[in-house]
Order: sequence, then C-alpha cells, then structure tokens
Amino acid sequence: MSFGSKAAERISNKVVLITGASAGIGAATAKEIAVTANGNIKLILTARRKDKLQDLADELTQQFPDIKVLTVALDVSKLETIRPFVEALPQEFADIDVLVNNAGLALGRDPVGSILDEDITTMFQTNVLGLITLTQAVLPIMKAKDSGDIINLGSIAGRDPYPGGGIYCPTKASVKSFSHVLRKELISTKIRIIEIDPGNVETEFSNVRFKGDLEKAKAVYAGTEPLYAEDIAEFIVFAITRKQKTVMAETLVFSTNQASATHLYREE
Ligand code: 8X3
Repeated sequence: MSFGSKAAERISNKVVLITGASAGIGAATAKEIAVTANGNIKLILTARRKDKLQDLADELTQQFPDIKVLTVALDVSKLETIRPFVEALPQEFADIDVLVNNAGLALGRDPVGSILDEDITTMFQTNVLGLITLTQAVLPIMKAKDSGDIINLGSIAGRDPYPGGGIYCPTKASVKSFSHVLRKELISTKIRIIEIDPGNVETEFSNVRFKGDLEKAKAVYAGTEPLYAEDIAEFIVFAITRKQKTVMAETLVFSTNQASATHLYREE
C-alpha cells in the first residue's frame, strides 16, 4: 500500500532505526517503510536474534537492490550496550532521522504477589529503561539538526490497566508519561514524538507472554479478528510521512471488534 508520492518523498533517503525488528510490528514496519520509500531508505534493524534480522535484510535487498540495511544484534534490556551501539554506527547510518522504539514484551498474567522477580526486571528493563536509554543516546543526533521522529510503541495496556497486567500495564503507562515529557521538552524543536498504542495484535506477543504455551496464546485471539503487525506498521508509516508541521501525537488502534483492553467481541 502507499500514501502517494508525497509520502515517498517525505521519507526517502532517511536513516531509520527500529528496535525489535526481527518479527512482529518491528519487522512489518521495516517492510512498510521500504515499500513506501521504494527502497530509497537506510534501515538499521536491531533485535536480539541476528539471524532473523539477516533473513529480513536479505528479503528487503532482494526486493529493493539499492536499499541500505544494517543489522545489529542488540538487546535493549542490556542498558550498558546501548550507547556503544549508537556511537559505533558506521558514518552512513549515524545520522538517525527516525527512531522506532518498538522492542517490548509482556511476561505472564499472574496477580500481584505472585509475579516472578525476574519477569518484573525484564519487562521494566526492556519496555522502559531500554527505551529511555536508547532515546537519550539518539536525541542529541536529532537535536543537532533540529529534526527527527521518535515513535514510541505504547499499548492499550498503558491507558486501560487490567487484572494480570500488574507490571506490563505500568511499563506502558511509563512509556506514555515519558512521551509526554519529551513532547513538552522539545516544544521549540522540529522533533516529533509520536506514540502509537495498539490493542490486540496477533504476533509472537502472546506466545512470549505465556512462555510458549501456544494454547493460552491462541485463546487471546480466539473468535476475534485481531490486528496484525502490518496494520500497526501502516499507522507508523502514516505518522512519519505527515507534513513536518503536523504530528500524530497519540493514537489508539483497535481492531473493529475491540472497545477496551478487556472488551472484545468474540464469535462463538
Ligand atoms: C498489548 C495489548 O491488551 O494484550 O500491548 O496488553 S494487551
């Protein structure tokens, strides 16, 4: 799909850094950006699984021979690795225009009192501290040229907390609060802070949350028509291809049969 030649023009030749790009929303965003820019783009794809990133890079390069793709193994929960990664970017990729803070995860649905300590740490380290640390590392690059887009992936969970989301919901509320602070601090700049809050999206998200229990993961989407990663990627690309003077600041995205975190229409 495409939003017309203006979108292609606005995104062409930019340097885009995506976290969690090996699958789901991150990978779909990489593809949607490549298509919209017709391959005239420089993508920095990061995730823990380098082999998956390489597969995606190969696919994109096959489709768009002139595209520039850099794949880097990066676990954003390992905070001490973030600055060195940004500082070591090859010159061609160093001048980041768009940062897609997508890496994030939920672990478990246990009630407060029974949540594993290690799950608490992993969720906060990845969803909050990793996102903040990477943003801090990239922001000076954008400030220096007074332009850039930062897309933070929030969630309905950050707006509408639900039982069993004792840690995941607060991590996403933190993302929202951080986005608000940034937008206010950057008010005099041309840097745009864009938050996209998806509802139910069928990706590896629930497989990860339920630690490989595929039956539980499937039950989350049973009888519904969930969103898919591509649907969110379209919103991200739409947001970053708007006129510079406009910002799609915060967007809640549901499938048509979802109305809140827990209110989903399910066909019997
Ligand atoms: C994922 C949405 O409602 O499954 O961010 O937590 S939810």
